[in-house]
Amino acid sequence: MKKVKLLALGLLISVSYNCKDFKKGYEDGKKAAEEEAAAAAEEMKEEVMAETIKFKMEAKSDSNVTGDVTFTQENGKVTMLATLTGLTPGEHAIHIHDKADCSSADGKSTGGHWNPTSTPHGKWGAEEGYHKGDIGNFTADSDGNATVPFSTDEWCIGCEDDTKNILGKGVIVHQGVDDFTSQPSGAAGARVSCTGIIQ
Ligand SMILES: [Cu+2]
Repeated sequence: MKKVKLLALGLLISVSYNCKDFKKGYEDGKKAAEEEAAAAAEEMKEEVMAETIKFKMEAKSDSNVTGDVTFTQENGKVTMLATLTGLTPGEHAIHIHDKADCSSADGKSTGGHWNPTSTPHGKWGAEEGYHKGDIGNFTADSDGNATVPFSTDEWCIGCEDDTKNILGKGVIVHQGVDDFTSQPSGAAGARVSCTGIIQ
């Protein structure tokens, strides 16, 4: 009788142990599946939720340079498209400056270049360094119109990373050309158009 009891006890322990094992395996599998589903949903959200913000460019320094600029964030990239009129034909510089404040007549209320990584001014992508606002130069046609496309994964719209977030900064178009060497501004001359990047 005692033997039978022992056997039963042994069986019970073995069953309950196996059961626990099975349950753990099941829970682990369930957790992994849930995590996978959440990651896929997050990825989908990022792809679907393209965010676009649009601003009117304001003429500065007695110029007639106006237009608009849009920033679209999609798949970890921000694409800028500026459409400008009233420029003098030829090359001009465009930068992101430190402040969204276009209140002054000369646009200098936007401060210097946006440079959250404290690097030297330069051409975008240069090994020696470049500001996060160093978009570069573009060419206006003989009618003074220009379309300026730019795209980078080094910006974001409203993310937590201050070295990437363009909100609260300003867009400045210059009368002159960025020489990519003069510090800290590229010696691009008067600020002829301005907008704040404010959501
Ligand atoms: Cu500038």
